[in-house]
Amino acid sequence: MPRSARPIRSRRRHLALAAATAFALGAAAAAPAAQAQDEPTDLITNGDFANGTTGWWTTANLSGAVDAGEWCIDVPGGTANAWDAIVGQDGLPLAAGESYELQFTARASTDVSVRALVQRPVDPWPTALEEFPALGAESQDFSYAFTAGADWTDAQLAFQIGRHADPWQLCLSEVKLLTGAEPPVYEPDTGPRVRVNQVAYLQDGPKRATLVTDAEDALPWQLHDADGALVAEGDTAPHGAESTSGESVHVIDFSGVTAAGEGFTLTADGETSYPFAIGGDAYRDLAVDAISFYYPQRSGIAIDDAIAPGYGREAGHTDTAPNQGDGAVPCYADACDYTLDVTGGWYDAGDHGKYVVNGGISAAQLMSVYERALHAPTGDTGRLADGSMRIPEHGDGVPDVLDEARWEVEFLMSMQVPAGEELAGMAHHKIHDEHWTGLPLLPADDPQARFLQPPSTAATLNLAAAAAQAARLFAPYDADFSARALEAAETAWGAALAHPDVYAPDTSPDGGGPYGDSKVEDEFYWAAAELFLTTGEKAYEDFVLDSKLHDADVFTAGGFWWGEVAQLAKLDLALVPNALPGRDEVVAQVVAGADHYLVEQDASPWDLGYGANGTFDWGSNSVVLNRLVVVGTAFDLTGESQYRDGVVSGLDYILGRNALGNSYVTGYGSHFSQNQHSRWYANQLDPTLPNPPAGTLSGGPNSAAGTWDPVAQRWLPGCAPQRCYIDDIGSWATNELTVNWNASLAQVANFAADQSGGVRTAPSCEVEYRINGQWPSGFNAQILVTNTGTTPLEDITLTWTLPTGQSVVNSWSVQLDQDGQVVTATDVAGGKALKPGRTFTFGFIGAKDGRPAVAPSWVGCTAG
Ligand code: 9MR
Repeated sequence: MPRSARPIRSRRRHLALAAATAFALGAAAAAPAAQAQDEPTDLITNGDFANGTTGWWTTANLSGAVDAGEWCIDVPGGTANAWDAIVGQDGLPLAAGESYELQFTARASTDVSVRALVQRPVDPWPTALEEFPALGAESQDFSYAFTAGADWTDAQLAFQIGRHADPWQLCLSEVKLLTGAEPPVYEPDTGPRVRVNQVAYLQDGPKRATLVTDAEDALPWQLHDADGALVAEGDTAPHGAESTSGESVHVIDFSGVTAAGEGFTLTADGETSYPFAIGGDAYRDLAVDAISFYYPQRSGIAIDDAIAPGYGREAGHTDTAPNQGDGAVPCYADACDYTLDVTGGWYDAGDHGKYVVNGGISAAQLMSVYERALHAPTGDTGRLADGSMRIPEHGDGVPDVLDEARWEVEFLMSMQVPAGEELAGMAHHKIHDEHWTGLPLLPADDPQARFLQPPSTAATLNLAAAAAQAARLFAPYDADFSARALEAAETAWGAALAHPDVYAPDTSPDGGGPYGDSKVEDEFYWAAAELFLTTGEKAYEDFVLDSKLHDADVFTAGGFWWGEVAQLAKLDLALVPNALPGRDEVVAQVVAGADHYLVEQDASPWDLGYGANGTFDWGSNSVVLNRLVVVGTAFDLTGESQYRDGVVSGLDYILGRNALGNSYVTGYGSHFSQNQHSRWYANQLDPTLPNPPAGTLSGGPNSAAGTWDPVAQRWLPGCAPQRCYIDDIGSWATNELTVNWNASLAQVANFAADQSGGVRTAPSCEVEYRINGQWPSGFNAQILVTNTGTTPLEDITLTWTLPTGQSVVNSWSVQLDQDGQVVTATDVAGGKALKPGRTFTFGFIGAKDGRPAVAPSWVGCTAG
């Protein structure tokens, strides 16, 4: 569903009317003086245009005429930014704590969205109201209430109407800014009060839901299947008031249910939940989507619509106008006399900046998805194989998740200060525009100059850690790249030792986020650990053992994130095979960290292991997920089921079992985030642009009011922590997408996909998958199944995932069914038993796009 601009608008009207009525009813008893005081005042001069355009101003590129109280303005095409064409009025007095209502009527010669602002017209442009009304041929009434956060004598009403390619005409009438408005009230659509994981529960996993109710006693619940048949019933467990949500809740536990399928619903207290699956492949899809998220985040490469349907776009920040290009980027404020070619990498988030510390942790987490699959007992490298994701590098023999991570690691390495310079080997902290750009703005349309910000020790060590990890994971696939990555990592390590305290500040020049970090012992520890795991060298081992973090409990409430990376070192030292003296102690620390996180989670009626201290940080969803990464690693290390159960029940919160009834992953669930703050997935502002791709995580609730954007400031005051979120593109503080947050999702979704209790390869079933021939639009595959055991294999079923762009056309000797990209072969061996030592052969003709057909490196085989 698109953003709820219309319901909010009409509701505001309703509230305003209600307020007016209340005033009228009370008027009879009220003193006349009080009446006069409360009378709404319109702060706008000549808002009905009775006196032409008196009181109004425009930028010089606009002209228009007033006719019958309507001002129609011709807007030129071809401007880059919304603020390149403005209609406004200055000198409006606002009082802190007072609520106002902006009203206007508008139409446009074509469908456009514009930016309506009440702000101070001085740098840094503090904003009391920012809205993006969508205009069309019909006149519409708009109404927005807001509460002023400060006393201003000189506020400005501005309609920013630039950045449209073609000329158009705006017609405005009845503009009012009224005092005495009802304060805006955030009433999100929270859906049914029975809050469930809207995607899927594992068939053999925990299954809990949360009922929001004031009822004090237990209530009956029923679980129905898609046909409406009763599957299970029971009684809720009352929990009472819960602080993170501000709600009273009960818990519904239906873990005993083992039925599988789609479309189950839970009913309790007269409410029926959104539907959900039990069992199935949802987490396999999520695992693919969370990683395929990165391709359209790439800079410096055209996004191919055939690979990422709906997301094709021109390459961003190449040396093609209006881009100034990332091919020869100078240092900000002439701080150096070289330029760097830093083309490529991922855009950090919804902005066009590229930041080394955040890029490094993101690439590392993606690589850890693969490294976990290599070393965890339930890990499945087959799901991550070449051809498994929506990326262009199919057919290179490299697991797709590693190809994607390499895209960023190459960029990180390009950020290194060249040899011969004073800070040679250090990494520049970041590169971004000279000024913040407006929304929407496709990467290829950004006209701004971009600069390298100074090197930092944190960025240098982050690069060292990520490149060291890349070196060991790429060794089997690309020896040259592996060697280059290791050299970059070792150079960076040496540079960091030589410059151990070059800190990135907490403030940034305009145009980019700061990513300030003045505590880098954790970055030293992480880089040393990764270099030790890759090289085994004593110097790195000693550094790890000598670090004061080595014996410290780093599994703190905030989890790991770009500013706190010691946990990454411990997770890898615990999971990746190595000969570190006392390694068992690191394993014990990880497990103790997981235990600690589970205590909080188990106490929560939402299975939410976060926020009990009353605070939800910026990007809280990634904190929730990164804590689950620790819990999942404990499962990989111990095999104890409470850790596996903890991860999958912890995902419930992200996927809809929460105070807002919202899945924070685009495309997953019945009600999900889809207006994340982004300059190119800006469908909310421009219907010709897409929403974010399926599998995009929103940052989620942020209860730190001091960090809020204008949209959050307007709607969220007084919110309970879990409810400090709004799915609005303007809310960068609660609803952005970022490469690091999606990396958290990628890790947890991949863990969950491996726990689906689904296909496991029978030990004596050996499968060989051959591409016997291929042509531009198709291929011929042959599959040989051999019983290598000593007893017959009955009822063999084979399952594999076709690369995107490939599909089954027809098959011989088996029944082949394709669901999405998953193919299942039944009736193998004619439905008869396959005797020991015997091989059964079948095949199929497949269709494909222009990319080469590659065999999946893993085919699941189950047999009786
Ligand atoms: O994720 C970052 C968060 O931890 C900080 O508190 C916040 C303010 O500095 O910045 C966040 O990062 C943003 C970055 O500065 C610019 N690109 C978008 C990032 C996500 O909002």
